[in-house]
Amino acid sequence: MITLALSKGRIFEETVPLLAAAGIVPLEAPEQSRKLIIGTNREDVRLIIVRASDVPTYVEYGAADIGIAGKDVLHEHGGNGLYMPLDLNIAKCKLMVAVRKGFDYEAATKRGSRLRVATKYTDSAREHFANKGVHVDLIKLYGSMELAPLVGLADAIVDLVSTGGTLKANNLEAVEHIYDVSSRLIANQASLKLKRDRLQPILDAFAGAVSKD
Ligand code: PRT
Ligand code: MG
Repeated sequence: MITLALSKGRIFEETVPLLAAAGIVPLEAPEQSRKLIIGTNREDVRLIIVRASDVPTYVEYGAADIGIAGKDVLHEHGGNGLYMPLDLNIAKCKLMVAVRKGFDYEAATKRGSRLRVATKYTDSAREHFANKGVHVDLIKLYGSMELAPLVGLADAIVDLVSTGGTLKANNLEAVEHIYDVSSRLIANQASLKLKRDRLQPILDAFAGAVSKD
């Protein structure tokens, strides 16, 4: 059995065409079904539906042979026991610093005082501000980061931005780009050795179907 771990929502939707290129068709859509294990047209391939941030954990421990996760998630997880063969160029966005419109970010980061930053991405944020030589107090949140500067929890947030619509709707603006994000195919190192003959054709089909733009 080959097990592929992925999250529902944008990653699942953008993965369906890649699966099709490998001749794999899911038997159900995770948004419709409550099943966490979804079969495919191939008896030896199944999908497991997990939280986006849990994908690397399932693959690291070999509960899934391969998985699909954003660079943001992989950066926070660290690379332990994972092999990262392919950038799938899907679920693209940017990790950015954002503040309330009118907040003087330049001054706040020059003053030598500490900046309060709310984020789910504490490792990426810590690294970014350390490189800039800006002292920060990091406040860990698990979602809706956009609210933090509006209610005085933080001066700034580090969050993913795709259309910019969420920032705009909350009177926030992006002030710094940290890194570009896309989703990657990751593989368990032992699975790659033990199941190479069945995994390689799937990896090759994905690679051939990746859009280059
Ligand atoms: O939702 P859950 O808490 O279960 O986990 P998750 O939010 O990590 O999962 P999911 O499925 O929402 O996102 C999975 C992956 O998609 C992320 O790890 C990213 O690699 C990628 N991705 C691409 C995004 C976005 N674009 C994105 N725009 N993930 C989240 N967003 C959010 C962002 O956090 C912000 O709140 O969408 C909002 C901004 O969108 P715009 O279009 O208004 O700018
Ligand atoms: Mg989400």
